[in-house]
Amino acid sequence: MTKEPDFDAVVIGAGISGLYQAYRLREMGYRVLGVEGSDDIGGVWHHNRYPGCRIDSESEVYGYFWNDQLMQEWNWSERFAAQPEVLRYIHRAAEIMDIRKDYIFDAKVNKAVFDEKNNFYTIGFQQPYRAPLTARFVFSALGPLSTPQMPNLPGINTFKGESYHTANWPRDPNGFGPAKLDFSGKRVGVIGVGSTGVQTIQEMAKVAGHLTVFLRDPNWCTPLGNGRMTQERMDYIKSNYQEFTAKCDASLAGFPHEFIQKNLFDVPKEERDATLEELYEGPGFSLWLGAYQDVLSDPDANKYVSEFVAQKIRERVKDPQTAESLIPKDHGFGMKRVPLETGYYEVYNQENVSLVDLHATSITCITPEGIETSDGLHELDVIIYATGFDAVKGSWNRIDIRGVDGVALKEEWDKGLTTYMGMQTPGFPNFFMLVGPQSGATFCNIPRCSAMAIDWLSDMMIQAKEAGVQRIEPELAAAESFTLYATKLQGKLLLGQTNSWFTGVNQNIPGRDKREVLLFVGGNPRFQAYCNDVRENNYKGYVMS
Ligand code: NA7
Repeated sequence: MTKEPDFDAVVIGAGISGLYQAYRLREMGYRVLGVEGSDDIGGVWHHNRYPGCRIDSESEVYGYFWNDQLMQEWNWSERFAAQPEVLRYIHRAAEIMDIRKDYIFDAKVNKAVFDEKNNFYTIGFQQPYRAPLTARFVFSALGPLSTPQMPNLPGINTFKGESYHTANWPRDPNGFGPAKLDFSGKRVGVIGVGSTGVQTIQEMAKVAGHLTVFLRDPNWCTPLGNGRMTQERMDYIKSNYQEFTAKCDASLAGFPHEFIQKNLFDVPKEERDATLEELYEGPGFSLWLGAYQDVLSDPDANKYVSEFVAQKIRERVKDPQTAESLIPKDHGFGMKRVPLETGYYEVYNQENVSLVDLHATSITCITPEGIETSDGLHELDVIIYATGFDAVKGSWNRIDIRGVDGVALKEEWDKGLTTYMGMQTPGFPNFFMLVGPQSGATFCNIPRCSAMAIDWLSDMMIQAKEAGVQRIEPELAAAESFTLYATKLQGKLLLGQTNSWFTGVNQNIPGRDKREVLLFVGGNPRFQAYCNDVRENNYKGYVMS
């Protein structure tokens, strides 16, 4: 006799992906429960409330394209919306989906164990008062960038002042944004200059008595191009949503930018320089995802654009030594995530801002008074850690996920990551990942690309329901073949040759010094084609029973 599970499906996570997946399952007639570790919906937008936090995607393409009501009623106030507005948008979307009632909060999953006899998972929670529950299918929408990572520095707990990790920022209890903290006149130190650090630094420079930026490897930053969203533009967007959707869907990463279908050196110098100028000033990822088609793959073309951006940095930063410190030496333009900025480089011209180049003097420890580097102590009132995440695999690794024969997912992944379209790993039946490692949504505008993956999975779940399927698992050979495909595609881009969260290298995590294929960088159209081919061939590569 087999047992029936408590739920047909559990969705872990109430971020943008989890909410939509839970909604789709409910609408398909699945008995679904959403479980969220935090006290509210919003995922990363609920937690990352640091000053300056905003999207680097054009506002109109960061959302639920599938929800016509929302797309028609919502008015963005900025071309690139700030965190409180994005969070309000998610709250409104949840209201339209009426999805809160299907969730429990303060329910942090710490265990998911497959029961082979019954074909379901037993799910355990960190909160001791929460009893374990069972579900046939698990949809883990944990987020690829949701497990904050602190640096591994001695004395980190001894600091007497205030300290914050950007992804755990105190919240305004009565609103959607950050708590009203007063940094005016204070000595603030920021560690980290990824997209988060850059946004934080720009804001802190406006208020801090003195801001010290502790910089290890600089990044190639380009202007965001933000501004007010006019009603006229908003009206135009609303009447032409399909055009925007089509443009995003045809692009590499789900943004309204397309590569120029020419190689850089095939274009006369004058013309190419004028184009680069225009793209540099263009909105969002214009230069990263909209330049000549070979810039991210051909070392010489890449070097040309890198030198172009380096020159911009030299023009914008007055002190030549500071400018040189801010020019990346370890990687070319676009090989790591390009932070977008608004007056970031000019911050270093301010009297109240100084830069500590950690290649010249490294951090030795945190003391009660501040940050000590090899050339002395930097006394601080506030330390802000903009040090990123245990990216992509991190949130899955923190749950004890057990598949067939009690095998642990983390141990399998430590041996070598193998997934089928980033949605499942062989040996873990009925356990699905949304924006999991190697998923097409990892190197993509997440709301758009995760919705496409959710729609695809939902098609499969409709069929599974009709056929009374209780167990869905990819074949090892199919998963190996997909991972090989993702590996080959990564090999074609220069970003595969660089250490960053894209390739899974993290100096703050012991053992994470080898590059992996964590993302699917082949582009959204290729990923969709792969998934559609699987679906149209009767879900080839899957065993369903
Ligand atoms: P990132 O992009 O991982 O950046 C983290 C930054 O923190 C980066 O500059 C790191 O330098 C720096 N860091 C980390 N540890 C240290 C130590 N120990 N000492 C000095 N500097 C350190 O995280 P973000 O939060 O900015 O962005 C992550 C993604 O979220 C982003 O790409 C968007 O997609 C949203 P390093 O480069 O390792 O030298």
